[in-house]
Amino acid sequence: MACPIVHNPVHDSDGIVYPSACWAEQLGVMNYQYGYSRRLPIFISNLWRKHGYEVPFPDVAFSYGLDSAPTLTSFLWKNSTQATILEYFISTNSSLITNIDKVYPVYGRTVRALLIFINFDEVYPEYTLINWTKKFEAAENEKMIKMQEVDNPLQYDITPVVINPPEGIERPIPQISYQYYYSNDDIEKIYSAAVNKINQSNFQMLILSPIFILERRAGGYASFWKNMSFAYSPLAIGGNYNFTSDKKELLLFLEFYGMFGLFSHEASHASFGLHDTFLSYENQLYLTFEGQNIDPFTGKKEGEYRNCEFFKHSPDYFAIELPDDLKIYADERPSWLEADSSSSCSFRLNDIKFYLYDLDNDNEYELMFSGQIFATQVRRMAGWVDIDSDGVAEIADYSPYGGYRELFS
Ligand SMILES: [Ca+2]
Ligand SMILES: [Ca+2]
Ligand SMILES: [Ca+2]
Repeated sequence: MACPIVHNPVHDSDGIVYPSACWAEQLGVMNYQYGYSRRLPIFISNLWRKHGYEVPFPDVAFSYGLDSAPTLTSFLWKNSTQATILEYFISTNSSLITNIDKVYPVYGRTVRALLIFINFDEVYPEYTLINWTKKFEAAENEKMIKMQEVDNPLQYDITPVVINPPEGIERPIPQISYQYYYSNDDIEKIYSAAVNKINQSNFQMLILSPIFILERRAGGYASFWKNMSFAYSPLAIGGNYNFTSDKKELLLFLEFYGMFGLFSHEASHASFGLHDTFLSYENQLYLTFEGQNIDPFTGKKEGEYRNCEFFKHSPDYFAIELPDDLKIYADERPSWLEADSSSSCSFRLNDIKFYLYDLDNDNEYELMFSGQIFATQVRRMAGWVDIDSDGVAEIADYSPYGGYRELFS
């Protein structure tokens, strides 16, 4: 590709939109303005009208998928649990609308989530799993607050519980794909065992995290179970972890971090109904170190990699303090900690690449946590920012999208 994957659209005098200034110039367009042209929202408004809605200021996002064709997508949140989604497929010049109904509102409340660790292999002490969950929960909630321009953003209240595998529940072995699916009956058994242990129910979200040692990594997915949103986020310890104790401790922390990142990603699917699209990863691509030689505004490659200072202002990264028994000091890095050549803050352990940075300047490294979904346009899709320019995020707007109405109802 001639230009990096950065989405900061510009348009030319004919109203043609390009993903970034870099792309416009690459295609010979030298006169352009930032943002979408008026043609695009008008085009989308016309499509909405075809499907029975008058939408003066529609949301518009360009996306192309990990799992979808190039599309212009327009989310219309009717209230905090129901949205209608218009998709325009560029290659076939066709459009369709879908309705989604969420289990819990996408803002204005704290979602009670039950996180069940199933100990197939006793890798972590129980108190470690509980403590680390609380550590990452705080970072996830901080991320959610930053994403949502509303007074009462969606938050997660996660109750972790550790159980042994109930009778009849097999160790997950992803045979064909890297995912593993539990049956509804299996989930029932696991859920019952957990609820019996803590004597609490009334959760809106269920997260299953089997802990097991596996040769390769395992993926997660989002779904529904009974009246709960459901995330499968395994803590699959990959490869050889037969190291010295400090190294092993860090590796286990990183594996936990991986599990939580997966949860964060799957929870986003479960909460806002978004697909895996290019845009979900947009900001992450240029704000991670790999993108540091790219100007996020123009989308052009620059000569030199910048340093790790971007962590100080990145909206995508959050600092997680390393556990007390795993402090790593910036001025005396242990010899077993393998630096990665790409930057002074990149490291490698096994096949895991991660970032350590002393964000608060106390000479102790923090692990930089990325919530995986943060892009500006994803926030638009979720209705968490103002689209019709009245200063109120659409999800909380009394008259959203410029006062939309249904035409034929
Ligand atoms: Ca520090
Ligand atoms: Ca608004
Ligand atoms: Ca409005």
